[in-house]
Amino acid sequence: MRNVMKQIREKVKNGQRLSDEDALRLFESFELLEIGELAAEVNRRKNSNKVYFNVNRHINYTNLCVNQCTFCAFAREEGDERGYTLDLDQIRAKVREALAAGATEIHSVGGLHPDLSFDFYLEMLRAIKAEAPALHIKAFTAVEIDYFTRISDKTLIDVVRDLKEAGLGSMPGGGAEILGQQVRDKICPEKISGERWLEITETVHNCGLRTNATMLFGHLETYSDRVEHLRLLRELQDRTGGFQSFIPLAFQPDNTRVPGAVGVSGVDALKTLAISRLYLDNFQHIKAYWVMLGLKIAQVALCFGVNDIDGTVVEEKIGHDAGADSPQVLSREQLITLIRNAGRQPVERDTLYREIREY
Ligand code: V47
Repeated sequence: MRNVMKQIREKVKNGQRLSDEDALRLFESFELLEIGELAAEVNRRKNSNKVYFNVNRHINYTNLCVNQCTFCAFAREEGDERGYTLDLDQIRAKVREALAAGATEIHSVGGLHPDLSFDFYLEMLRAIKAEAPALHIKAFTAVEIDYFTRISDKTLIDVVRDLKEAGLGSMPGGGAEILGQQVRDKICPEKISGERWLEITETVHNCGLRTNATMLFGHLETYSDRVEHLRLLRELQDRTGGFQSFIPLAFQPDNTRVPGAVGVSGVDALKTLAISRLYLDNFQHIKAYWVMLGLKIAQVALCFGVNDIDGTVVEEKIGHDAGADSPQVLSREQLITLIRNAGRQPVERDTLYREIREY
């Protein structure tokens, strides 16, 4: 293993791309500190000592979903008394709250609702923009976008154009899970294929919107599945350059139906973040999403190649319904302290990574 690390260190030093084989060896390795140090060095070259955060608010407009992914504890079937759908007034009220808290971004995703028409989603975007014209709306995963084409009978390009005209500013990275079909067949058989997720994302990039990419890890995927996932993202990024950040999402197992899954260890989380930094040489930002990682691992991740810790969030359901024991909300001050106490420089950013203020 020492030899492997030496070879990989040489490659990284010479600016050479890591191969899939390299990434696999890193996943199999327990040289956590060496991997982390290398990732931190690469990150320092790319992003200096800065760690980005933003002031945002999540709005999950519905938890009703026609898909029943086994890893998801958030979705409800129609008729379930725990199901909900926000109306436009409720959404406006959350936007006003966000504005009052100094937010620059609304992050909005939901289930695949059985009845709402495509017009509802356009109305939702317009309502947010009318309430707060300066707020950036980062909304809808590729899975929702695909659903919109089906409920509206519009082409993908037309759907994206309509959403953009109504106020969509960018797309979050959800729905990617593990892109390989064998894993999807087990954990989300009704969801769009990995190939379709990539096709939609590529089209969205070509329509001029930036997106993020995620990877749901720590359920029943193998290390090879993770490497394939990273390769597909790296290849797409080579073609479009449209990804802003990569966000490994640590699987939360409570109330889910993934057999045998126990959640992600601290070592696995840190290794996965560090390897992402090393392998995804064409991604500028690697994000430690504190909701799924917990605050302590997210903070330590800042020493393992990570340069973004997401935002204030305010109201999170997807991770917490699945047992995440992180807080619901962090204040700007808490984020700043968390970053400072890792010896890094906090920088508030907007969704498109324009710097708002250094602290
Ligand atoms: O798509 C679902 C994942 C995603 C579980 O782009 C789960 O800035 C862990 O994509 N355990 C939604 N994860 C969250 C997401 C996201 C979050 C923060 C920032 C951004 C961004 C994107 O959460 C889903 C799915 O992949 N998820 N269930 C679970 N039990």
